Amino acid sequence: MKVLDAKFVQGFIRMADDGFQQGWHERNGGNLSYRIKDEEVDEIRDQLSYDREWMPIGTEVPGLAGEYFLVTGTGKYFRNVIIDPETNIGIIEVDDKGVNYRICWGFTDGGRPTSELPTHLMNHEVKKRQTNGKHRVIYHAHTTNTIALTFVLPLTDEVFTRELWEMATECPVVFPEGLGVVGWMVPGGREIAVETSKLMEKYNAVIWAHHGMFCSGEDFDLTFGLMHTIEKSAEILVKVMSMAPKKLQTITPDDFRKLAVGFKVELPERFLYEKE
Ligand code: 2HA
Ligand code: ZN
Repeated sequence: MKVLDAKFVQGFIRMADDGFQQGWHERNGGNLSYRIKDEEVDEIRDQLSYDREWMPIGTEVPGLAGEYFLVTGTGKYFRNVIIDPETNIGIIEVDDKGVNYRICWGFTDGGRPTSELPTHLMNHEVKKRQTNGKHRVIYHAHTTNTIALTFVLPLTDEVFTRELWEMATECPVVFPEGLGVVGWMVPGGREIAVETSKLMEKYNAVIWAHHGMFCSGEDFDLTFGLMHTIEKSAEILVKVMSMAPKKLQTITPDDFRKLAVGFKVELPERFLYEKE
């Protein structure tokens, strides 16, 4: 089968375009990766090439040895993925130690994988272990309203989770475990990858202050849906804060406890603190 005809490749391209349409991918902002299933690799194996050199990942991910990923390219624009996928995205293979990768398909103009490859792969390693292989998608976007909030809210998991939960009743059902926040760091390297992947042990979404967000999920729908839900909630919060300094009414800690029972989700009490 041609790589571009494979269902997972089509789903990946659609998700990249959906993200661009949302306004989350100015210029070369954001990146996306998918851990390809063995049977999906088999479908396209005759289209892959194995003659390119091994390159350092920039960190170690032994839990991903031998895995294949479809990833967006460094410096590439999400806006262009749909019109020219073979140049803007590519398939990589991780070596048997989890320290190098090689390009097996795509990046036809000599491109390379996303500058955030260390964070993507360290998140994949955590999620593969923690979800018994279920999670396959890691998505980074420059979500406008979420970024705006990182200038005015304390940068704690507790505050961000609680404030975003309050803005839409479905939020605690969509991300009952809450979400994590990383203070400002230099992007693109191992250090921010380590901090992000530590939080991915607990959460499926991590906000990077003054930068954007990372989400993890089983498939394209769930991962895009998680990003979309959180960013919509952030948009409501920005509007509420712009209209009035203080909410007149909101969803209370006891309301959340009732919701938890009704929807059979566990909401950690540390997010249900009393406010002044
Ligand atoms: O330019 O989003 O974080 C890609 C990025 C870096
Ligand atoms: Zn970014």
